[in-house]
Amino acid sequence: MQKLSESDLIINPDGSIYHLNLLPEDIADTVITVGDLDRVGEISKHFDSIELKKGKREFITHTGYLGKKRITVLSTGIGTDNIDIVLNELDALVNIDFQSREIKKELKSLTIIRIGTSGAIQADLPMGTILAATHGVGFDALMQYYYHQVSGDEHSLLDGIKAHFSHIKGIHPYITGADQLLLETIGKEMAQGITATAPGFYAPQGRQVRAKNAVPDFIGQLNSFSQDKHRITNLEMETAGIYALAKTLGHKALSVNAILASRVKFEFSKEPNKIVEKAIKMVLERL
Ligand code: R1P
Repeated sequence: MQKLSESDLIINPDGSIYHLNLLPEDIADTVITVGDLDRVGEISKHFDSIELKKGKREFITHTGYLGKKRITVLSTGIGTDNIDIVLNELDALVNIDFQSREIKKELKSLTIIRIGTSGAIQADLPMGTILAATHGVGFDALMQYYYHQVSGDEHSLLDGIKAHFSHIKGIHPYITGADQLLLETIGKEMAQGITATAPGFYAPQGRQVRAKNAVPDFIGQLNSFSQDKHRITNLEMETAGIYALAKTLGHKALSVNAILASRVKFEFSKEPNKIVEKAIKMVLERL
């Protein structure tokens, strides 16, 4: 088997992976990802014990136990460019032998659960909603750089979404479904819908501040899409990349969104931390 070169897979002198700064034994099979560094401690404070705290740049990791379950919580920072790093390095930690630099014969499938914040784009989704993403539709460019398999209902949804947004130049949406079992277990009793992932926070999410927005009424274009029982419910910046790369690499993923804002009612929650805490508790109870 071919060895991965020192520039394709960068391993630090202490044997840790380049950005995450983690050793293979540092991560659990269940990984919770969050955007905000401070949210790592907000999750690990619920653990019965914490065995490890490490970090580098925006990638802070705590690994510990909740009852008998070993869990890693890791901050990704913002955006699918960071998700590219996090998903590839998590996969390398479990599926590449760092001594031989070869891909292992038996591949491991991680369970990856994002607990993130998000804005609703449908009027019937109030702030405070906890929403599990049935699919992630990406308006960013990440998956143009990977072979990405689309299967089952994703094909027809992708065709519908491409047709709906075909008048916007330069975007090539991609779509991936959540892991079905995680959606049915962790996502039970949560609102559900397609989560749209944007490559920015302002104009790429339809916000108009001072720079002139070249895509008029992006929110209206997102929330007017519907096909069968599916509609786009919310906007954030990581889900589509997590779902697509997790599937490409053979991992299971679910994105749980704490809805802090209504983009159609022009509201932002006065108690965002309470909503995030509700999402954290719902996920931890179901793990
Ligand atoms: C933008 O403010 C950030 O918040 C949302 C978006 O996806 C983006 O990362 O998620 P997090 O709260 O998990 O970072």
